[in-house]
Amino acid sequence: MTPTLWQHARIATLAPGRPWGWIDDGALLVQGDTLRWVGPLAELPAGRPPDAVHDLGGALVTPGLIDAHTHLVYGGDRAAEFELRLQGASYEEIARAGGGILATVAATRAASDDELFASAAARARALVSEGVTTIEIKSGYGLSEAHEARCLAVARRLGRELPLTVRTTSLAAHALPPEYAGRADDYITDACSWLAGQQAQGLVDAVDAFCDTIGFTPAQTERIFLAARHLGLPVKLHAEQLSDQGGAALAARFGAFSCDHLEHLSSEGVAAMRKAGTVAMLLPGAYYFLRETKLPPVAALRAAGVPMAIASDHNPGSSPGLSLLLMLNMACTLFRLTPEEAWRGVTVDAARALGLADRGMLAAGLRADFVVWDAAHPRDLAYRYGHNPCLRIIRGGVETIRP
Ligand code: DI6
Ligand code: FE
Repeated sequence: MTPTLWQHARIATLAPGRPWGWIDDGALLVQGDTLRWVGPLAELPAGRPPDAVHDLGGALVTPGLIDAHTHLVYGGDRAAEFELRLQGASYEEIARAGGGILATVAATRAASDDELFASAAARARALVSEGVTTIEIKSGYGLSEAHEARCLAVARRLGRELPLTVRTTSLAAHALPPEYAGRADDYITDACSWLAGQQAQGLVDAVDAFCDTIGFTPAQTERIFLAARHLGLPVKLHAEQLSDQGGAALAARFGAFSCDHLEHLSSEGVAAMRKAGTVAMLLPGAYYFLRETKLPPVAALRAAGVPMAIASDHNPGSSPGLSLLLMLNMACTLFRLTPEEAWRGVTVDAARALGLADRGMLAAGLRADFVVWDAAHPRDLAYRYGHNPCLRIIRGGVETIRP
């Protein structure tokens, strides 16, 4: 197979060694779905002439974006709950009154597979249109064996039918379904037993839980993690979002890929994550939409060298947005990340949070997932918001049609 050359690009490879992994007048040589060579055009190795040459005229090229935490598959919406919150009800109050996540569970159970697919596909296309090439999708709105499997199957179908790599996460321990009211431990017993079937059907890449006062206790979370470990499945955790439960330290003990949210993370939690190499998944959209006031400990995470990923956390209750570019801006304005940290958060560190070693940067041997932007520098994309300068998307070496 002869390679394809993409040349005259300003490239932010995000590879280590220099800020942004920057290359001024760069080129990418692509063979099949893989990058064969990335560097300054003047240093392009001599060899077989490429069978196609694309001149990018000095446009910016970055790795494909990775949205490593979403709840994309669900029925209905929660606009009415938004209005209730504007009138003063809190997210926790609504959840304790049987609304919140459980309202979405009812709407999800009532939707057909095709309805779930159609609504999730429309949302996925919005993310793709901004250069997202890899996405993680959690279950967690089915909360029964059959409905959880159905939502994971819809996520897998999105990966087959859209120009996206989809990684799936089982989040049965998201909320207690009404039929188990007062029997959370029984629910966890059953949720643990569903994992083997999900794995046998190829539906699950990782396991997550919501460890919080309106979610599950650390002891219940640990039971889910033990079941995942027994099957060799990696774990991650919604940890320290609304309160400090010591969830991050627990997840770190299980070698979690990531701990997510982390507004209430303690210094012990930071130290445990550093030791385990766990990624801090920061979710500025949920922080913004729930009008949180407690910031995640970004300075402590940075000082400890804990990698920080950024994701949309798209879900109907706490983060209904569909723009990873907006999350770049919010990570900077709300959490005080530098634009380069925010970019690493949706590329290199997002890949790490999914355990994917083949993407997140532009370098020889990695996947040819990259985006061409009408911008001079990636910091411009963190600076502007409500603006999508995506020109072209190349995924696995193939140009995809921008939705
Ligand atoms: N924390 C969140 O922010 C989402 N899930 C979770 O555990 C919210 C999900 C929802 O409100 O539907
Ligand atoms: Fe989430």
